[in-house]
Amino acid sequence: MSNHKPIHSAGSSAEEIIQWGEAHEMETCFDRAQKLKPCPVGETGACCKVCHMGPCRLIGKNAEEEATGVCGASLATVAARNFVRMIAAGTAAHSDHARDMANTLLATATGEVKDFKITDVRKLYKVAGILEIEFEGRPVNDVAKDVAETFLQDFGRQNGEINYCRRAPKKTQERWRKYGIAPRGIDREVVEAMHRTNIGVDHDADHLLTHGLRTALADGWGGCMISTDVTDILFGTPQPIKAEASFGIFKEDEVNLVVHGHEPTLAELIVDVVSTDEMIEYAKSKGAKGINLGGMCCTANEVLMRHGIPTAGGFTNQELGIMTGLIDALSVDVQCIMPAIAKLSKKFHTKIITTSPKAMIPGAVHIEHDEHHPRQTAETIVRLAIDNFPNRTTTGSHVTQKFPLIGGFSDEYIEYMQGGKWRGSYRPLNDAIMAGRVRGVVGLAGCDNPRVQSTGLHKYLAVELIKNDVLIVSTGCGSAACGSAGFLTPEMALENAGPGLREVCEAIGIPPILHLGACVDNSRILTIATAMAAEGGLSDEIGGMPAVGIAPEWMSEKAIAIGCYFAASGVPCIFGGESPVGASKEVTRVMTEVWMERYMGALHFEPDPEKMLAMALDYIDKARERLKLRKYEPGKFGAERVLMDMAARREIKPAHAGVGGINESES
Ligand code: NFS
Repeated sequence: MSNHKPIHSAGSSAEEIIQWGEAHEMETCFDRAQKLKPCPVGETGACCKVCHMGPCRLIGKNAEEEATGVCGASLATVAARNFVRMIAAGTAAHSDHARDMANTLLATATGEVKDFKITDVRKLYKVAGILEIEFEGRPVNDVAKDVAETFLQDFGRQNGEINYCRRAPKKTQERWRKYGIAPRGIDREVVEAMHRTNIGVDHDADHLLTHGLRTALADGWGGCMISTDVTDILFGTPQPIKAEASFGIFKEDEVNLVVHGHEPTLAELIVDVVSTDEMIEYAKSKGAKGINLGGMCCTANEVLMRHGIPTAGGFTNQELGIMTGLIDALSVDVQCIMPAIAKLSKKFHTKIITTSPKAMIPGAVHIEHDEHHPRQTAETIVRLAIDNFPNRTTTGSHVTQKFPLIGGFSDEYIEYMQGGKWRGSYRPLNDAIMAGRVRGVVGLAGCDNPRVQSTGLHKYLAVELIKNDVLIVSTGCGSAACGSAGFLTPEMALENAGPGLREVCEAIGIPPILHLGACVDNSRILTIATAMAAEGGLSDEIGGMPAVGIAPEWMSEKAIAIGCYFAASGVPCIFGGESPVGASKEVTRVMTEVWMERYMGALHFEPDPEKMLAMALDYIDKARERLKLRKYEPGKFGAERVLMDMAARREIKPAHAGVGGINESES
C-alpha cells in the first residue's frame, strides 16, 4: 500500500491546512466529498421529484425512449425541468441580491438611510442615460431615486422587456425577440419557470429550455447587471488596485475579521469601521496590534475591487480559513456559505456571525443587518471580533504564504486604459484580436469544487489559455483561484503569456488575467462584449465573437444561470464536471446544437480539462475564421488598423505604445 495521500487542493497553502486537518481529525468538504458520492440518477438529471407520486428514477438501457415517471413524463422532460429549476434558483439568488441593492440605493437617495451616499456620480449619470432618465441640472439624489425606482420596476414588470435589454447589441436583441426569450420582468420569469416545471404543465424539453433562457437573461441583463451598476454607484466603480490573496493574509498579532458571502453593503461599512481610531484603540486595549480585515468568496471580491481588502480565497477555502485558528470572527451574509463552518468553528475560538434576515445557521451568532442603521451593525460585529481576540487559541494550522495581485478591472476602466483620458475605446483590443496578437477572450469564472482537485482546473486552464495568447477575464471564485496562485500580476504575462498577449499586457501594464469582480460582475463581461461589437471590426453582435465562457469547477445553481445567460447572449460556454442533463441526449442536443443555431451560444459539460481547453480554442479559431480574421499563428501578427488621428496618437504614445491600434503607420 502506498502512503501517498490524495491531493485535494491545487493551492499549496490550502493543501497544507487540509493535511493538518486530517491529522487532527477535522472534517472538511474534501472529506465529505470523498465519503458522499453523488447519486448517479440525480447527478445526470434523471430523478424527478416535482410531485409526491415519486421521486421517479428514469433509468435503464433505453431510458431516453422508454422510461417515464408515474405521470408519463419522459426523460427529456424531467431533465429539462430539473435544469430550468436550477436556472430559476440561480436567477433568484443574484436577483434578490440586486433587489436589496436597488432598495439600498433608493433609501440612500431619499435620505432614509444616512450611512451611505452616492459615491460615483459619473456612473449614476451613465446609468441614468441608458435608462433615459433626465440627469442634467438635477439634484444627484433625485436622479438616484429615479434610477432606483426604474430598476425596481424591472423586478415586478409584467409585460414588455426589462430595461437593460436595450443595452445589448441590436442584433442580439433581435435574436431574443425572434425566439421569444427577451425577459419581461425578473420575478415574473422566475415564477413562470417554477410554474412550468410544476407537475403536469410544460412537457416539451425545447419549450421548457427556451423559458429557461428567458429566465437566465433576466438574471444577466437584469439581476446581475443591476447589482453591478448599483454597487458601483453607491460604492464606486472599481479601478486597478493592489491586494493580496491566500491564507498568509491573516495576522498573528492583529484581530482577524473576515467577511464572507456576496452582499457588499454591510461589508462596505465594516471596511470603514475597522479603520476608525476608536476601534483600533479598542483592539489595542485587548492586546492586538490592530485590526486586519479579510474576505472570502464574493463579498471578498466586492471589497477587494474597491478597497484592496485581501482575500483568503474562494468557496472551498472557508473551512480551511477557520482551521488556521487565526480568525476571530467570520461575518457572513448570503450565498455559498457552508453550514459546516458553524460546527467546525466550535473547535476553535472563531465566532461565526450571520447577518442577513434571510439566512441563519444553527450554532452561529445572529447579528441582523439593520437596514436603517447598518453602521451600528458593523460596529457591533467589529467589537465582537475584537472582544474575541483574547480567546484565540494557537492550535490552528498557521500558513504564511500569500501572493500579491491586481484587481479592479471594471469595464469602464478597461475602456479607459485603452484610450487614455480623452478617448476611452475598445479599438486597441479589437485591433489586437484582428491582427492575431490576441487570439480571443475567455471568461474564466465560477466556483472551486472539492469534487476535483480544487482550484486545479482554474490554474491549468489559466496558464494554458494565456500561453495560447487568449486574454482572460475572470470573476468570482475563478478570480480567487487565480489570485491565490499568484496569477493576477503583470509578471504572469512576462513569464507565461504567448508573445502577442504578452506584448499587449506589457504595453498597458496589465496582468493577462483581468479580475472583473464578483460573480454578479459577469455582467461586466456582457458590457465589454457589447462594447467590442459596437467598436466594429469583429462581430456586430455578441454572438460570433472569438470569445468563450468556462466554469471548470462550477457547483452552484447560480453558475448555471450565468452559463445560460451567456449562451443566450451568444457566447459558447464550457462547464466542467458531469452534465446535470447528461441522462438525456435530447436535452443535451438542444443546449448545444439548437442553441448554437438560434443564439450562437451553447452550454457544454466536459469534465476533462484538456478537452475543455481544446474546445475553447476551437470555438475561438472557428469564430476567427467566420469573421475572416487573420489565422492565428503564435508570434506572427498582422498590421493593425489605426482609427485615431495623429495628434491623439502622439498624445497617448508614451503610456500605451505597442498596443494594437497605435502604430505610427496608417493602413
Ligand atoms: Ni459564484 Fe461567488 Fe464562488 Fe461559485 Fe459561490 S462565491 S457567486 S457561486 S462558489 S463562484
